[in-house]
Amino acid sequence: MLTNNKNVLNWVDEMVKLCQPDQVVWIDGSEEQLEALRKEAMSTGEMEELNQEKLPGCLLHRTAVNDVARVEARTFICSKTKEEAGPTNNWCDPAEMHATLNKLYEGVMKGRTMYVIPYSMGPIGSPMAKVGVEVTDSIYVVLNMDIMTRMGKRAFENLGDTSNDFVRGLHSKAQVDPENRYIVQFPEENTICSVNSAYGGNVLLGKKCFALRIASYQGRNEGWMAEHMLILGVETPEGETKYITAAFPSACGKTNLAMLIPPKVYADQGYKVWTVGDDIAWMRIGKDGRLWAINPENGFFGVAPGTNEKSNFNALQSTRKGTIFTNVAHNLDDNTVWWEGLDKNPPENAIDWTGKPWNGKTSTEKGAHPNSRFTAPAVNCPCISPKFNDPQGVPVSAIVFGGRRAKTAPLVYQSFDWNHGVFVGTIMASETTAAATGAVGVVRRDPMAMLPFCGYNMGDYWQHWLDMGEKLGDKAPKIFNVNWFRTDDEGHFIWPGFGDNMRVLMWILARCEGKAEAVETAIGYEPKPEDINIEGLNGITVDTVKGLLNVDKGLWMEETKGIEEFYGKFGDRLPEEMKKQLAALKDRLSK
Ligand code: OXD
Ligand code: MN
Repeated sequence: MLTNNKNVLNWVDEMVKLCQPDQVVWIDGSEEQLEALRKEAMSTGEMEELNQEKLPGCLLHRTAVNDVARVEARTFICSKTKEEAGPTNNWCDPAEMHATLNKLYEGVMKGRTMYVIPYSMGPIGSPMAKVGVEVTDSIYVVLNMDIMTRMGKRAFENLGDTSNDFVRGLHSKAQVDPENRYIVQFPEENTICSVNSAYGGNVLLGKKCFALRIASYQGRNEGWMAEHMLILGVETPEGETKYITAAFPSACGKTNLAMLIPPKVYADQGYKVWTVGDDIAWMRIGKDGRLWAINPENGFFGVAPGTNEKSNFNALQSTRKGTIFTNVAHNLDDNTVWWEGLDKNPPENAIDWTGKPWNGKTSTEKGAHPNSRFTAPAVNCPCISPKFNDPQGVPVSAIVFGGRRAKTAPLVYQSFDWNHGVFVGTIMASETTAAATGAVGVVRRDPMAMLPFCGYNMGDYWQHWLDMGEKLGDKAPKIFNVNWFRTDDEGHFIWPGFGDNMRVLMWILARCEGKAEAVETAIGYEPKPEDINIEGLNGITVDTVKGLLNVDKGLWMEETKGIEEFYGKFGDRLPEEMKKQLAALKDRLSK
């Protein structure tokens, strides 16, 4: 046992009585203990050791074929009332859900070991950090939590002997039965239950379940924010760094933006970009009245396909040691890994993500699952911010929202003020791509990229944003919206994206410092086309930028119908202010 905290000890006792494991192992975080677990996982085939010269410390894991992604349909927010969970979450009465789950958990760990994992979300000792304890019957979970969080005895340093402020997480892979798979948050009980899955997003309970769903609820009650946002810093040649947080729905390049490499025009001048986080930001008002952000995570759980030297050199570098690969192709020639989009040289002698022999040169099937992942330590990242472990976090200058829109949203615009910025966040939407199943080009509304991650009524969440703005006053970060995905008439992307997105970030930062002008449009402030630096860009002229900034009022009027319909779901939980903002937008569009 690693703690004297009675609340932790009592809860673990209860979990032991329920799950009835053969033995209980407390994870202290020592290298010795981890090494023994790696060996055990390799001996059972749960993990495979990769080429230790090319990929030192790296392991491969394959999940069941029915267990490859987060399962939103089986994810629940079990607050006391349905109203509190709101119209965008699945809800069930907490007592009823506990009864269902307890049947699944009863005796589920017979013949297995229960691992008790203490972990900290946020740097140990940070006033913004929070403690979690996850019990699990999966070594894969222990080894991933070691990368993704600050795990082990040190996590209890923040808790003390009497505090009850820790998030309880119970996970059992059980029989990995998709029919009985549940990912359940009980916000009022500080508790998460996950069963019948062994896939990262469903079982690494510190990530989406705690750091977003539970934490968003805690943040509302305690006056801070848990957001689905990357955090990056832009350092000027003079050595001053400004920080931006940004929220995008999945498949919009969040990890790529977080780790971008400045284009030559900026690199030559001495600009640098630093990654603080690629997925989650916890933000509080600091003593100076500004908004400060930490990344509660300690690693990256990134999508492998499409990651390559060009698209994201820094992410690829991050995966070269101490990384766990899940559901990628296994190259048997040199015992390394491969995925679609890594390079143009797929292995001929390989095992695909389902565990079958696979020839990348001749097969029509994919070698890696489209949602295959790497779990990589943040310290590996060549551009990891020197502030990554800073207990105070970093001050936020700008908040950026974005999505994938072929025609409506312009390359960039700034909100008129904080409340309008909140509105811009609530109307976020993204068009589905061919990469996912279902129709292509369908608009999915995803406010603040939090649709699957908000742990309470989203109407109240928007009100919380408004309240935070009121507290921040004139110290509030400026709010922007970007869209890298406008297409021409043939459907080709117009903007080059990737590192060149920095050109847009530079206008954003200049606006925050009052150093750039703007043009007022019906939807917000836009740059003058000539104020986006296009030096060194092939085929992009000031006219192209002008086109990218064009606001089609007809399309936007159409858009307001979708917003209105979506808002309708929230009834009287929709803040009045949002109704006013929508009316004001319509008014400006009709002029
Ligand atoms: C993720 C997600 O895995 O947003 O980060 O789905
Ligand atoms: Mn995410």
